[in-house]
Amino acid sequence: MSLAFTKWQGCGNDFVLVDARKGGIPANVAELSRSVCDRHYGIGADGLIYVLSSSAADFCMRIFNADGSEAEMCGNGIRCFARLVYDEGMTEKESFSVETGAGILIPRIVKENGKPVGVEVDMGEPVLEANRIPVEGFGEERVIAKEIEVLGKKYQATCVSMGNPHCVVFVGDVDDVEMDKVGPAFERHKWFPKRTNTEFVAVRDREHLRMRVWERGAAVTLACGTGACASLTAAVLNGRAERRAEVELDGGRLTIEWSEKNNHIYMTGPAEKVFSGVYEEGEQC
Ligand code: ZDR
Repeated sequence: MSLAFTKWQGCGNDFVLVDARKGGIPANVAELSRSVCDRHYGIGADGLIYVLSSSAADFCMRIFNADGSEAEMCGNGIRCFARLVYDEGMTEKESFSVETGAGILIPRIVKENGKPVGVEVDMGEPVLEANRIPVEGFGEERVIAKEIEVLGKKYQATCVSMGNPHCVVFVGDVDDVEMDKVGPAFERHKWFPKRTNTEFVAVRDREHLRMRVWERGAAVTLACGTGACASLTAAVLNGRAERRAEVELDGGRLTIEWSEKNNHIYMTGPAEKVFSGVYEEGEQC
């Protein structure tokens, strides 16, 4: 089977995008995502994203992680998705609706001198009740600076869902965190029945955060859009940042704002097409 795709990245978080408005999602999608995302035997990506049609919105987006699991949402991915559907002429609108596992979200193409340079996304409201994130053991309470023990060490965790679960931990220096060791232990900690993405965040000042991420189902990545939104939310809840701040990731910068007016989070950042091609399914050794 041949699969036409385009490869995109947003702050170095990279995705294979497939237009499946006609064919839909294949039955072997978990296996396909693992092989497509493989950096040696496949195209190489952090996730596989499908463009689908929707009865409730202009488009529907579904994302599968590199391990084959499905994520409810993807912040960097939706910017890539928005550029793809706009650049390829699937819509003429500069702002449109996309159905996701986090509800219907609204990206808007940001232009400079008439050319698209990035995307702003209305990411909706952050979810803070533990049972809705989900985090076990706190009922409907918020989980703000609560002690969690991971691999024998105690951390203060603040948990937020942006459609997908996040655990935010403030640290002095993100480079001191042994991501490969503690990341998987957070991901599968008993607090998190659906596993979790984990962000380690150092506050540079009230308008600048530095963040590194361990992504559920994908390991360390260069950036995480929903993670940046969760980090700003957590920083505000802990009194550490203003409601608008720049988040510096390993692969680039995102501007995140938590609007006082409507409680929505707005994420602005780049999305770039890298190449397009045809993937030959089942021909790898
Ligand atoms: C973190 C992410 N790359 C983004 O930019 O929001 C989303 C990918 C999905 C994530 N690995 C999850 O929730 O399982």
